Amino acid sequence: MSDDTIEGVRPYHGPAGGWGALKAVGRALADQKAVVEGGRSLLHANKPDGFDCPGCAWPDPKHTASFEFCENGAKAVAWEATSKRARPDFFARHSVTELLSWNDHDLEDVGRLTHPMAYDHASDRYLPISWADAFDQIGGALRALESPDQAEFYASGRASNEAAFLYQLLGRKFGTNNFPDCSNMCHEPTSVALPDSIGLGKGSVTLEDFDHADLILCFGHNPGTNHPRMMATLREAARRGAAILVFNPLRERALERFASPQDPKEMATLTATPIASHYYQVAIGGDAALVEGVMKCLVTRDEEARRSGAEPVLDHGFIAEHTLGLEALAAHLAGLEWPAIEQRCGLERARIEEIATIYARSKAAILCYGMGLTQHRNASSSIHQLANLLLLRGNIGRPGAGICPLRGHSNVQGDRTVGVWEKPTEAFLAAMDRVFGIVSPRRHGHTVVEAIEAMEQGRAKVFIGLGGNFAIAAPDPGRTCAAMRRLELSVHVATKLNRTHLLQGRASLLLPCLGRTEIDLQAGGRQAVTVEDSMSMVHASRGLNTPAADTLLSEPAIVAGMARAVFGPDDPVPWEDLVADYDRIRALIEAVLPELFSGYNDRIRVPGGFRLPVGPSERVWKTASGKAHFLPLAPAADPRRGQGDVLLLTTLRSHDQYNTTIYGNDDRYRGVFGRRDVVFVNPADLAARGLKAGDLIDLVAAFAPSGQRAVRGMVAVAMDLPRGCVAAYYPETNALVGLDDRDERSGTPAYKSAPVRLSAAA
Ligand SMILES: Nc1nc2c(c(=O)[nH]1)N[C@H]1C(S)=C(S)[C@@H](COP(=O)(O)OP(=O)(O)OC[C@H]3O[C@@H](n4cnc5c(=O)[nH]c(N)nc54)[C@H](O)[C@@H]3O)O[C@H]1N2
Ligand SMILES: Nc1nc2c(c(=O)[nH]1)N[C@H]1C(S)=C(S)[C@@H](COP(=O)(O)OP(=O)(O)OC[C@H]3O[C@@H](n4cnc5c(=O)[nH]c(N)nc54)[C@H](O)[C@@H]3O)O[C@H]1N2
Ligand SMILES: [Mo]
Repeated sequence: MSDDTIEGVRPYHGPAGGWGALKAVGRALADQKAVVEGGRSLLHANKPDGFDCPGCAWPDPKHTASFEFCENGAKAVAWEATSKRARPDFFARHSVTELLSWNDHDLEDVGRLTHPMAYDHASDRYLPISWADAFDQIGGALRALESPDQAEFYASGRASNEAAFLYQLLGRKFGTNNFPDCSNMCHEPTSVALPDSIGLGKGSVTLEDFDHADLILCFGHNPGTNHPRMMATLREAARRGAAILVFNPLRERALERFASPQDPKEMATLTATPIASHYYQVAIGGDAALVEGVMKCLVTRDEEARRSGAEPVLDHGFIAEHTLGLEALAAHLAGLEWPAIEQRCGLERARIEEIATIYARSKAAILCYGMGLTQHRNASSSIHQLANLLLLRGNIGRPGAGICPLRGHSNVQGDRTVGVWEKPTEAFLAAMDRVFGIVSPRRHGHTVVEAIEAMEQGRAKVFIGLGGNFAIAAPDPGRTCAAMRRLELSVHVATKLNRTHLLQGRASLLLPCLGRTEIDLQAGGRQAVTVEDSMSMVHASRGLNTPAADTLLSEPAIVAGMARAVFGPDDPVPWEDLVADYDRIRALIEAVLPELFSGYNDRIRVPGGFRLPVGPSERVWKTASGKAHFLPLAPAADPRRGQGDVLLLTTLRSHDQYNTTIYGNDDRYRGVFGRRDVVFVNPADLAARGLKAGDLIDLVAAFAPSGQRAVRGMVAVAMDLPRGCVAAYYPETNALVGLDDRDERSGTPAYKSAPVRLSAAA
């Protein structure tokens, strides 16, 4: 397919990785003028004596002796370790109204925030404020609320365990469970659905398991861009001869072939390692149907095998000892018709039978998945199907087997472990009450979408954001941005300027914090923080760079400052002492969660840290019955999706972005350079509308009243996608995602299957 005539669109024929990746790192460091500091920093990313890379939550290999190359980790570090600064004189030169006209890249590219700033309506500018005055203003605003539930405590998943624990202590002591967090937009279906299936909302595998798997199933994740260090693991597995099955509507280059920048031979000979042994271009939102099809094959073949005395296909010993619910699942599968399965997943029965054959032959299988599975209506129920598939052959809780959700932010899993959760367990709250002598609220708090609704309706008046870019990451910016403008006070703890900071209500504060790469010096000396990766490994992270400004405070110090201002000088929590030495915060985390964190301060001093207990890894199922559960698929919530001329839009990350942070405008592996205003479409879907590649098109949300939600003037780019599926970049296309279009169970927006109509640009 040729798009040669579209400016900036040209096919990329090479493998992922390779020289292109090395060149991109050089460019990122140069652009950010971060060569010296960033270059030194890179050598310490994910090393026992260094800091945890803010790029992703993939774990580190035990033998961290060699420098693990990661292009996008390098970009994340360079972006934070930049020598550019957004100082008060910058804010004096530019009004907030003017800054709102800047794009997301240019806003963050101003550089690191250096001073606490407060919005001034008269001049429409952010002006400097002292830390003490900022804290007083926050304390006053919170104390003035009629109900603690009028405050929203948002967290993005970069905060350390220490910052997150103090943050949830502040909110709970204040009296609310309103902790919307980025997990609500990300892996929440994992957090709510996996506990039903296996008793824990986290992955069950360790990195070592990948050395023993003979089959790896990759559903809806793009590791070449989003978890680049995982490519080393997949490459090793492929070279060993493990089968790697990929399920993705797009043909992602890194999942096809990868050249390791660490392999002198591949670099010198321009060769690459094939990754996927089999590539299945499942239709958007079709994964649960596909997995049901595979399970239907397995169950049928097992019945046949038993009748004929052949070796069974299912692991009956495991099923009998460890599970409940197979009969109901089997009955459900028996009732499914093949044409419906084929139609829903976009794959023919023969290919589904092929998957079943490969899976049935495997002795140890790992199933990995990302946002392609979690950001849909009915996503929680789809996650149950992934667990079902593994349980059928006893593929959880033994070497080389298990489930591997690929988490997003580098500490999003840890933040949840230490209490940033709008629906905390009674056991956690009781422990908080015991340790702190408080009465924590029992009412559930708001998810991200519920927080937006509360702001919209005037039920929420104060918003505090511990990192992130709340309004731009959320769906439907029209409604979300208007909701932010109704606030009495918004407080943004941040490293860099973004659009959320510019949405003014009555008052706004911008509070600059240290980044993970920086030295964190407190009264008790140089501090380390701790983080938990996707595989439940907790380890220390120590910054090495000189802070971007000597006016910055650490996140724990900012949270403590707010808490002191809210609770007053007589509050019994020794906030200042806790910040002086983070060991004291960790001792409190251990006191609240002894079964997870016993010996916390000693164990993080061992290089590599320690693994939290993971029941399913030991075949311990903390479900109501004490067994793992087979659960049938819940009926799809909205039958209108994908009907008639409605297409399903999936919103993606380019290779040059970190969520709402846009490093640059290239998406190398998908062949797009210097622009992001593209929509990837199957040429037949274009032709059916009298359109062709290169045409200017409009996308309109299919079921929004009066076509209000639209993204106009995009360029159509031909792509090998299943019919009825289109793809475009996030956050530019978030207007097409409805706030109420979400997974019922978890509240996660359906960012990966927005129903849209496509037409020539008006
Ligand atoms: N460099 C970089 N690293 C990151 C991030 C970043 O933005 N940049 N973000 C971080 C965060 S917070 C997260 S959550 C992770 C995200 O990491 P991923 O989960 O890899 O995120 P996405 O880019 O959203 O891509 C998901 C993949 O799902 C596919 N897909 C879309 N719809 C479907 C579907 O219906 N079914 C299937 N099977 N596949 C589908 C897409 O084609 C794409 O390949 O990465 C983290 N790491
Ligand atoms: N359409 C669509 N929307 C999506 C998604 C999608 O796939 N499609 N993905 C969703 C997902 S998975 C997620 S996780 C969310 C992400 O939502 P968020 O986590 O809210 O967004 P980020 O873009 O990661 O936040 C970037 C900002 O974080 C701040 N920051 C960076 N480092 C630090 C730090 O160390 N400390 C502090 N305090 N601040 C820091 C900077 O100011 C930066 O501007 O977006 C969601 N939105
Ligand atoms: Mo995420």
